[in-house]
Amino acid sequence: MSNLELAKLLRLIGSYLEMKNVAFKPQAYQKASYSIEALDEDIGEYFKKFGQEGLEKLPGVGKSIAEKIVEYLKTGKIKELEELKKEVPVDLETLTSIEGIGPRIVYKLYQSLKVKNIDDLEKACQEHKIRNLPGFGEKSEQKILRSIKFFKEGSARFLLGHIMPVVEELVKYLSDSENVKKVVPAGSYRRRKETVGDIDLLAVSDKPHEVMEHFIHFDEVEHVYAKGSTKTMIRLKNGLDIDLRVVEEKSFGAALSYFTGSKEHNVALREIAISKGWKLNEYGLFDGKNKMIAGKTEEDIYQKLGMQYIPPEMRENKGEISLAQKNKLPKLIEYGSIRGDLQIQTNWTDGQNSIEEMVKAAIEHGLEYICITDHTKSLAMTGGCDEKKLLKQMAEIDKLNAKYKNKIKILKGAEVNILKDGTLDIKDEILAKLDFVGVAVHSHFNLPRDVQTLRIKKALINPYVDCLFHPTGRIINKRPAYELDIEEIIDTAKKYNKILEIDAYPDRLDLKDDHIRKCVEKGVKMVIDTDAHSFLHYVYLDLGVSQARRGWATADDILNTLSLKDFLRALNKK
Ligand code: DGT
Ligand code: CA
Ligand code: CA
Ligand code: ZN
Repeated sequence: MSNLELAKLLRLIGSYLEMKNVAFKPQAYQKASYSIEALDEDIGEYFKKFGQEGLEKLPGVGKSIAEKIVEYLKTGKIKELEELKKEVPVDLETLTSIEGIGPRIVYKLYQSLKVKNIDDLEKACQEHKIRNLPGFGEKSEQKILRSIKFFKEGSARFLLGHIMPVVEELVKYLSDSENVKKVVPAGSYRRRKETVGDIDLLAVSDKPHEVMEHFIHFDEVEHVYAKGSTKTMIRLKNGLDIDLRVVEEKSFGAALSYFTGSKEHNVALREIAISKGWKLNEYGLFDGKNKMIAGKTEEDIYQKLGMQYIPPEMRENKGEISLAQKNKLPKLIEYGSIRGDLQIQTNWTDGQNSIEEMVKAAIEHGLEYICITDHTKSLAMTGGCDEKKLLKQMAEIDKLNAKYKNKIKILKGAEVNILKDGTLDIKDEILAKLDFVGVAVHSHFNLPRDVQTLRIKKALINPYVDCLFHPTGRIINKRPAYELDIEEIIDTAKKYNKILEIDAYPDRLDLKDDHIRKCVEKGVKMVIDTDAHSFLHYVYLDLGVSQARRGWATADDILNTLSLKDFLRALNKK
């Protein structure tokens, strides 16, 4: 996948230029990097067909960036980047993934303390060298140390939304082989956990040797740990470990059940088998030593054990087994059932695309309605909308609604900033004109728990507010949720008939599964949004659905499974 590799290099050049305080260019590289990622064919193939001229047609790619791409395709390198790296030899990519550390700070730290990587940075903090630098203090030193700790704990696990494309590609690569009868990912990936440690693939084949040989020749394989005919373990170039097991058809269901887990769910199933005098393992469900009762499919196994089939997203041994025994599992919300995306940023603020581009992509994605929710004014770095700009945007949306009348409905909205005291940065009389108002915290993350809770409650109960966006503010592997009494927020949503969001952006997934389950129990309605900053991001809707399924939500719990008419009716009832 040279596309992803190239996108990364362009992003890196952008960061280096930002480090050197070059104007505008960093954003151009960022944009070009997005375009390369978005391209649905291999960049090398694309270049062969359309040449440099074709490259220059990609959004964000001008002549000089196009030349760099050509250089990369021909030599595998970009000289400018090599030179930048030589000049400031730091692990820029990793350092800037630490919360609060940008390219400019990396440069400062390198110049004054020769910090090159995370370990250097951690050491400098521990030796109290950071606090004496101009612009830093004891507090910021401690904050960096906390972020490093958080990063190190989290970074061994991969974000589900980030690794899905390569896993899907690998599964397709394997199933394209004539020797593979079927291949399915099991493990935490199949349970759709927000992060995964490694990928556990299962295949059925009469020719396991050939399958394993094919497997280790997948383009993205970087290292082969061990190759056998029943199990082979490899590492991909992106660092992700993958185990492939080849099993017999008659045991496929048992193996799938076993390797899907979770371990806790498996243990509980096995105990039920034992209580019936049977034995359950990865080869099947057995009576006595050799009599196989089930094993070919998971459905058979669950049925023989006396319960409903349990969807993988629920298999955490958190009460699903006793419900399944009583035939009372909820009917989970289905993939592809979201009809409108209600959190979308455009190039009116920090999004990549125009409103119209977002509209067209939404139509292509099969959505019936979307809501434009650009940031508001106190988020100045995004060019947040003030009242005047919002009114102007509303007029623009009216025009687009006329143009796309029978194809989609564009709702007017905003992602309104919650100020420190819980008031909003947009006047009520303007909020009243919007179809859908979301509020969100983007500053003052470190208030004491009761103050933070009160602040958010105050914003949420504003009569013009419909929804709280990304309610806990966490960024997975980067920043923990702010201190917050989420139960109290859920109760407030219930009392005032407000909506809580499941933000489906891969590193947010906020609300998370346990919170969703609390909302379901209390009857608080939710919506699933992508928080799109690019037309590419609509694909994340199903990631939100995964999260909702892990929280046991049904379609009834998620308001944007409704048609536009019913959705608006539900909003107006509030
Ligand atoms: P991960 O990879 O950390 O995101 O989580 P999983 O759930 O994919 O765990 P992994 O890869 O260690 O193992 C895959 C599945 O294999 C796991 O979900 C259940 C099963 N498994 C692994 N170890 C054991 C075990 O000691 N006992 C039982 N019953 N099942 C196990
Ligand atoms: Ca795994
Ligand atoms: Ca594993
Ligand atoms: Zn934004």
